[in-house]
Amino acid sequence: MADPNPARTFNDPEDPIIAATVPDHYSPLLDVDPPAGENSRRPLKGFLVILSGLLLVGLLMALIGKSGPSVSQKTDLTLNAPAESTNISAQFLEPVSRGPSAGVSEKSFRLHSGVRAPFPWSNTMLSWQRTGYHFQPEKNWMNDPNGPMFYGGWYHFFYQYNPDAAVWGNIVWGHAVSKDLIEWLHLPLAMVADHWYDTNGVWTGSATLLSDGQVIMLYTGATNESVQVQNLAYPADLSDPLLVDWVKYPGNPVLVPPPGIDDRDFRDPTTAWYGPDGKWRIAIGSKVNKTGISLVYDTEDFKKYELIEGVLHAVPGTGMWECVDLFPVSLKEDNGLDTSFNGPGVKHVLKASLDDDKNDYYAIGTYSLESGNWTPDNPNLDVGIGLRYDYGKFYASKTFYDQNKQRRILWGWIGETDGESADIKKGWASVQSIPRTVVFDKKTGTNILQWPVEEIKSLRKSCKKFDKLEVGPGSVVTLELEKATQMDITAEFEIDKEALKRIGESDMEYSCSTSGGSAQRGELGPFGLLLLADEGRCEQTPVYFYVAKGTDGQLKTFFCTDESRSSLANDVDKRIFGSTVPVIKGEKLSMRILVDHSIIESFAQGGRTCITSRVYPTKAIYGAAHLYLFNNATSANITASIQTWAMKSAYIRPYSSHAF
Ligand code: DQQ
Repeated sequence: MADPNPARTFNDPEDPIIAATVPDHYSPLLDVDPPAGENSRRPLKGFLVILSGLLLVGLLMALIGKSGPSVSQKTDLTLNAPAESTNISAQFLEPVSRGPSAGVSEKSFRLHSGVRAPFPWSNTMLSWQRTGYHFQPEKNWMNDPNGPMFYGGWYHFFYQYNPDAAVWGNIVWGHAVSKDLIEWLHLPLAMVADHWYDTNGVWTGSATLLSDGQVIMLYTGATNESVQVQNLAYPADLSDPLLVDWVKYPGNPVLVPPPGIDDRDFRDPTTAWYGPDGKWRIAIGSKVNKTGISLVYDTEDFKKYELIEGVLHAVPGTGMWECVDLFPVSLKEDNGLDTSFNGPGVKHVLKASLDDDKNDYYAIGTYSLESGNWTPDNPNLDVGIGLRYDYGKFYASKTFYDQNKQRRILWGWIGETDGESADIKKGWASVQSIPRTVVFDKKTGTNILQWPVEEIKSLRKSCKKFDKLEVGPGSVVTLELEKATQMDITAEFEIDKEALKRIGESDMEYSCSTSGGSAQRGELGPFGLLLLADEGRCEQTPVYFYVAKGTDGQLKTFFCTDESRSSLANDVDKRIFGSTVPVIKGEKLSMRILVDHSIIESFAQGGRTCITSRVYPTKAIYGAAHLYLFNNATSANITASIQTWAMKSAYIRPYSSHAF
């Protein structure tokens, strides 16, 4: 329910709600030490493929030779040591590595040093971790989103799925449908590993809707010899809006790795886009040595393909590109664009999921159908060395154009960051992000904006407003709520103007991951919210801004999440991460946070910078989880206006053939 008196002020001690939110007198955040650092194949293409392959290799050699931005600019990938110490004797608990032997990513969370005994997770703690409104299968392992589309009045969502266990392996395609991207109906598996060309896995792929109503699904198969090939599938019955049955093309595979490309470096075909020459084009991720690349093929019938000379794009030092995505964004309109759209007033976003660091990087640039190349607007922010969709846990994402609402929607795989034994015990692993709309940020011109789809608001109930709370330096304010584990939160912050003028310029380089997290105090930050915190705040996940003044006098704003105190358990990964966020003159600092048990999705400044966290508290669960506002700045008062909504759980139903 909305606050009946949103205009009340913070200083009214008679007000019962206000009384409960009076700041503790100086109550600094825990200031513990920050974590340390942060078959039969090939013959089918013949002469043309060999020739284009040679040209490709030549071009790549030239590209590799070019001096490119150094990969050392990327985020430090070292896993953080837990903030608390333990005297449990070390045991060898290194989980079995899953994936690389099959030619794909490392799939298990691996403790990086000082292997420790697992935390004694109780069933109550593990049950709490399951989400209330994020997409999850009923049980077992899930990874990449696959082939999302709107067809027959339904949103279709496919995903990488292990039907047998809560760990990566035996990958097939799960399938679910929804009317609103929030409530889901699970359907039978769409495709299983039943042919030589996908017996080692029905891997990631994408859907293309043709104007005559046909649906094309292209996916990577790991063959009986673990060669990565591309396969074609289509619905058995286009009159079935649920598209329950799928047929694999008898002529599969339709593509095998071209000369110069390793058998295990050729995967994840994109949605196709249509050219004025009447041909469709698809992109596929790969690498040559350490250079990440995307190849492009054209086709008229999705059965025969030609490799286009050169590459779509290549970035030295970025390693294997998984799950490439290429899509247009409008520079003027707010709507999304069909994947085939091109022309004036359009830019193209190119995204690659970097197998080497498991992050999704994007850049904005220009795609030319004539040359077949994509070029970044800013080569210093090229794919893999610049912007990320999300600075937390978010990988192997995919967009689709929703012709139902003329928008582009992004899905990302949010893996676990706990130990594999806990996943096995709880019987499931991974969730999908709340689908996000993606548009070009017309105000900055340098980034995209990601925002939870509007439908998520249908789950909002019992709103609470905290208007213009003033928080002094080093204070924590309790925000009284009935429940703090399933929420949608919006918050705006203003820094006291005097403090802004007063603070000196500094050449100190701030970084979310290496500057001590939320406990490290500066003149203008950190300040923000403490999520999933127990009463004593031994467990807490701060999501916050940190503002610094550079030597040029300009303010620079950082948006960060600090997981280092998110759990007392010592066998989960706890990082501090984030990045800068552009703030336009006159804008207030704003954040939106979706809390759903073990997942926290955070969006700053309307979605310019996003951070997704998986957290596994042991005490701050169920009714013992609280929300706090904090200001850990040394010299600035902060005024915050916050709105919270408790969120209903989404109705995600098991499949029944009688349901429709
Ligand atoms: N996951 C799939 C691959 C893809 C990887 C296999 C990315 O197709 O490259 O499960 O997570």
